[in-house]
Amino acid sequence: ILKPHKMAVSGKPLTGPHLVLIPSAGMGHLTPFSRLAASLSDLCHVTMVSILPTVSSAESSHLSDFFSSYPDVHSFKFELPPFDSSAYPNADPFFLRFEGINQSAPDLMTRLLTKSSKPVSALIIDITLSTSMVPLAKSFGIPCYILFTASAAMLSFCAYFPTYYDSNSGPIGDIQINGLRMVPVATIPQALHNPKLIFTPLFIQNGKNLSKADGILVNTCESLEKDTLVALRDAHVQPGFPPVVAVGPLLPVNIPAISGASEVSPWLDMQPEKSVVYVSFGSRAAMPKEQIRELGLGLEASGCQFLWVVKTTVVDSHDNTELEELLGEGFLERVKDRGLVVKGWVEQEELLQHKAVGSFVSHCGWNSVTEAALHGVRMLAWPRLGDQRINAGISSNIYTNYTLVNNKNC
Ligand code: UDP
Ligand code: G50
Repeated sequence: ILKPHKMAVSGKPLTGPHLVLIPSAGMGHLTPFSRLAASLSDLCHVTMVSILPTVSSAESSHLSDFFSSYPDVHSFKFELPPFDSSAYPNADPFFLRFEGINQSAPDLMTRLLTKSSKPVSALIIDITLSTSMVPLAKSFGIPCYILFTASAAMLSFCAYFPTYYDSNSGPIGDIQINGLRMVPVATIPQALHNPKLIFTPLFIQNGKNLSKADGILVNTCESLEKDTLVALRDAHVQPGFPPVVAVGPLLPVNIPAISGASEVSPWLDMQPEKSVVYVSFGSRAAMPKEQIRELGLGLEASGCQFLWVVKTTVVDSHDNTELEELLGEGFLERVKDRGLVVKGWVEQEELLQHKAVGSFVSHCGWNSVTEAALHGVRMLAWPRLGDQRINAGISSNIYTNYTLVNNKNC
């Protein structure tokens, strides 16, 4: 049912079912939800919930740009009550937000049901909210689907991990997913080794609730992850698994550029075709300063043209280090003829389509993997945190399966 979408035309009649999409925090979760909302809005009445205030400024800019470009997607704002995080010192702000939304889910649900412009036909929620939202939706008799924003491989891990965890008393080791792959211990998201972290019990409960959802949409496609999709559908991984629909790669939305590093496009325009290595580690993966310097030296020694997006903090608005100080004296001057280093938001979708970009050194956030696949850009995987190592294992299928099926030339 997902087809390429055009810019929305306002004033469309409110026909068909009313789908309410509830994204979670972080651009990696919000971006695929916006894409799905835009696609579905050509077919039925769609509302997307904005949970405010957002954690990052990138989310806030994205939401306002998205709703003004897609007036057919109805906006439902929910102000999240303050969440007491004193029991979780130094916790990742995005994990705190996942917990905060789950705790306020009953309030969000009541408001949706009483204040929506049209009765709610079904919910499409983020995996991070399934602990609270799946049972709530059931209690109100509303069908509830999950849009899984990472790979089907990660979905299989989420579905199997609770079974492993409940039957294993020692430290976490290699995990053999029923009917599927072996996940080596080094690939398992680091957070899951520590049951005291706010994220770990949530991850386990989210995984248990997968089979209680009415269906799962995954931002992947058969040519990328056929074996995993088959194993999930045949309920090898978790008994009683609901229908799994591959809806990806979700297509980019058409919105005016978010204000960002404006020197990037003019610089790329001057570079030879397929000459530039684009280096980025996503919207929330901060890199330690020493590693940033090492990476800089590596890029310099490589002799390649490069466009490098540097991030030093998890939340974008906290980042106020100067590039010169970060990279070491003289670095920018030494590489100025062939390297551009920027801090802050870049329009990755546009960059990956630029004729000068030949390859992508990526952290393997799943959106980045699907965007590289869509535009036929080679990737060098440097997974760091969370689900990235599991996703990275699938990124090689882009060249073996996806590009052949889709006639991409990379
Ligand atoms: N992104 C972007 N510009 C940036 C950083 C990220 O456009 O400077 C987009 C990227 O194209 C992707 C999303 O933000 O759509 C990040 O999601 P991903 O799953 O790749 O990684 P995460 O940021 O969640 O680690
Ligand atoms: C960070 C992390 C570990 C981890 C993830 C992180 C994800 C994201 C997707 O972002 O896997 C996801 C979130 C919650 C969930 C399932 C999948 O229940 O440190 O796994």
